Amino acid sequence: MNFSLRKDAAMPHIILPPAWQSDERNAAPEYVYRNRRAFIRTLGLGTVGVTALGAAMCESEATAAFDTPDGPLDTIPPNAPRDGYPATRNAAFEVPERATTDRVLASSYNNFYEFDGASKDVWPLTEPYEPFPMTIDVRGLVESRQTIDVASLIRSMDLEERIYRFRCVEAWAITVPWTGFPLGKLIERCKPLSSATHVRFVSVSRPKQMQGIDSQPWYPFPYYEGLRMDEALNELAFVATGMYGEPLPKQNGAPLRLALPWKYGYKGPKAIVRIEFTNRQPGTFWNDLQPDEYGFLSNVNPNIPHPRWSQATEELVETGQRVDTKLYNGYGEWVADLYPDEPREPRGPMAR
Ligand SMILES: Nc1nc2c(c(=O)[nH]1)N[C@H]1C(S)=C(S)[C@@H](COP(=O)(O)O)O[C@H]1N2
Ligand SMILES: [Mo]
Repeated sequence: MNFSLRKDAAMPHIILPPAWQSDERNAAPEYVYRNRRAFIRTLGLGTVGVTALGAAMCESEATAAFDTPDGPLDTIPPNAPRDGYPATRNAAFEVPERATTDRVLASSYNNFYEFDGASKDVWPLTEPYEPFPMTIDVRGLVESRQTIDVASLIRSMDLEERIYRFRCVEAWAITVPWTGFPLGKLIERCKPLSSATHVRFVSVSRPKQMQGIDSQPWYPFPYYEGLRMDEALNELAFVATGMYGEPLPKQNGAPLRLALPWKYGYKGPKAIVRIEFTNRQPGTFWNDLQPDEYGFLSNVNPNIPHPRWSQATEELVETGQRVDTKLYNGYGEWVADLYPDEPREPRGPMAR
């Protein structure tokens, strides 16, 4: 494994803001392009009166339609549990100052490196991925090992809706209505021993269903993340099983993923298949790859710049508006006490 190759390959997290801004500007035309396929299907492929150029386009797009989902919302697994949707909104978690992000945008501008690490246009690649059935292995410092069936788990929980701000380390932000349940409820079910200080999460790795796993050998899949126990048990820590009142589309992390709104997006692993309790800080995917750029805590903090870009502001993906980054992404009321040492004033880059 070659370090400079790895650096290039990690582009989206490595990339400088001007470059990702131009990526983002391309996202809308790309979506419009793909959407045209569905439009053509609605018209019917036999429509008369198309020009030769138009006919050629119809043919190539119709062919493409056989091996990609029709649209970013057509990737919701048909066998996902649907009881309890749409769930009642928890009024304690709303984002009155920001518009909820357009649903199609939140499902067509994604980071899911198991499919592709170089593009946000992940959803067309998810066709082979079957999120259900899936199980979670519970291991490490627990009363007893167990394997939890994810569909049964989802059916057994009281689902609620929470609107959270979402902030990627790359400095883009969206606002998402998640459906799910508190992570604390899942941890309770795992029965960790009192000696557990940390919890580690591992994402699914299915090379035959996720094309980016074998094609990007410089990434150490499966994706893995970790939290301190006090973070995992914080009221804000949420297991998302759905969004916008329906089960999660594949590209958003079906069958379930974490939503930790005070941390950068990469702290929230998608498609979790293993939960392990430990008595020391576990390694994490990005911290192991680039320890000088991605810390273990990775809290949203405008005072701690990324070594290659400022985190003082962020871009709302939908409008392109540039706004000030909030300390703990605006969730200090819940989590500031967990981090007495974290800077409240601007300082230099850090890795922790
Ligand atoms: N398994 C896995 N989980 C992941 C990622 C990933 O590549 N693989 N990307 C992370 C990053 S960097 C972000 S910003 C969010 C993106 O979530 P979204 O695509 O639903 O907005 O997922 C996080 N969880
Ligand atoms: Mo991210």
